[in-house]
Amino acid sequence: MTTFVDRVELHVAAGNGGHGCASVHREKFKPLGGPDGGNGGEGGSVTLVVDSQITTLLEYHHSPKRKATNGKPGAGGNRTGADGQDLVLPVPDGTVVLDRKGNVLADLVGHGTTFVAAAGGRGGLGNAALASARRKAPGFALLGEPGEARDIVMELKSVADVALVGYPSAGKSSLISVLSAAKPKIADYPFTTLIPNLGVVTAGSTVYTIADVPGLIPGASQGKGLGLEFLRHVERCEVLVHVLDCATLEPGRDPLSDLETIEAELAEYGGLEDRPRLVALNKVDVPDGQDIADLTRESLEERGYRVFEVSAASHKGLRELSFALAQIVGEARAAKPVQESTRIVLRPKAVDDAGFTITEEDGAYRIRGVKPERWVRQTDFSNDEAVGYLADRLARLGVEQELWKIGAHEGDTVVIGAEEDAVVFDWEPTMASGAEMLGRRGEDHRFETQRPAVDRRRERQRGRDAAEEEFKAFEALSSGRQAIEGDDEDY
Ligand SMILES: Nc1nc2c(ncn2[C@@H]2O[C@H](COP(=O)(O)OP(=O)(O)OP(=O)(O)O)[C@@H](O)[C@H]2O)c(=O)[nH]1
Ligand SMILES: [Mg+2]
Repeated sequence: MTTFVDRVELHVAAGNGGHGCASVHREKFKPLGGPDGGNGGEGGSVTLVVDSQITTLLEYHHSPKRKATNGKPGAGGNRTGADGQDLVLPVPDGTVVLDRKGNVLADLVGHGTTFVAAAGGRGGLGNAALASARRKAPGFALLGEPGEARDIVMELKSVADVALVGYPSAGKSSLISVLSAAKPKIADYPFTTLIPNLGVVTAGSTVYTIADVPGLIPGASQGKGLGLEFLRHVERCEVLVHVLDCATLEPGRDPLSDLETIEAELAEYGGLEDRPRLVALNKVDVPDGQDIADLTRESLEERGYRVFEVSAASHKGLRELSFALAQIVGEARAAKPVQESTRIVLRPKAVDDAGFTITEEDGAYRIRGVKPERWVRQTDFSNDEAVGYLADRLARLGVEQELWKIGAHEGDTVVIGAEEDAVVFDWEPTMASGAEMLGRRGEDHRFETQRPAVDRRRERQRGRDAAEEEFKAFEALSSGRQAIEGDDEDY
């Protein structure tokens, strides 16, 4: 028998984005031909895709760490780095993806359903792409972002329309073997079935699937027998069938009390209350079995159950049972909208996608926001110009203005990002010193031709005006917070 694995923990890591390149075009007689550093390639993502050919999570049990490849860095001559390869992991139909805490991230039903478990990091922009009218020769490039990495738990919940539940040896697997073409293991000792069996039943024009689960015994909810763990395979079913053994010789057992026991265990598991239930009184081929069935039928019907007397051995009553199930399944399907296979992309919830929040904690100011956090990841902190560019971006978003407003002072500690991967700064406001605006970042004086002194004086005045303007723009920003210069805001 092949090993069946229906729960695995998996560590998935997407590829990092390639770094952007800072390069200056060189040519004979034209030593500084402008920035030509290319962008880094995108990191590959890790994607789960439902493949109906696959029935177990076994493969992931053996190698629980999966990583997609990194994007390549950009290069001079405007060459973009190659993208990393996506890693596609095939999973069985009915795989549920959870995080470590048990929150459901995705429920993958239907061939082709796709889930991006870890998104690849974006490539960093090269200095060619960072050049603008204001920043003619950026001497820096953006770093590629790290790919997402997370631990996920995958659980398999079989996607059967009908689930058979009952005591060990009640004949659940036997019924599957005669209702469908499936050939599960059948034997006269309890707990023959250790993993759910699945069969396909054709009744008239309806085709549906039927599954059994390992037998339940009193105390299953406390872990007795095989416990209730396998009941997750019946969670998706449309209808439950109680398979009651009419020929058991065990003292203290009869179909009615068996039913009560199983119901109590199902209630303990929870979440199955709304599923319609049928009763199959099995083994009526045995003489005593038929008598017991006759004795029990009325009480069961009084409790509202539809009762079918069946025998997996003599095939009695199977047709009626299978058509009754087909009808319920058919009705349930008609009531449900058609499920298209879907593509699910998991993105961490943004605090406020458009902006940022600042909170004061232990004398420090913590800044959270999708953009500021991404910008920090893209910054090469060994390059002053890159750090300056980050400061400009933050200021443009209104972070600086907001810090002023809530009373931050020069030298205060500013933290950007969440606890684990925060970057800590001593705040040096760029706006306090208007003078800094004179020597604009991203301008390389070697590019400028010599100009008369009077020109340079004018230039300085323009610089001061620009600083003034920028200051006013901040004011406007804080009220409307629209971007004044949207060249790379969204990157
Ligand atoms: N006479 C008779 N025996 C049956 C019938 N159905 C099942 N059996 C016998 O009952 C025993 C148990 O059958 P299984 O189908 O393995 O029972 P199960 O409910 O799947 O049991 P577990 O997998 O242990 O939970 C086997 O020896 C079967 O041959 C029936 O209709 N009539
Ligand atoms: Mg069985």
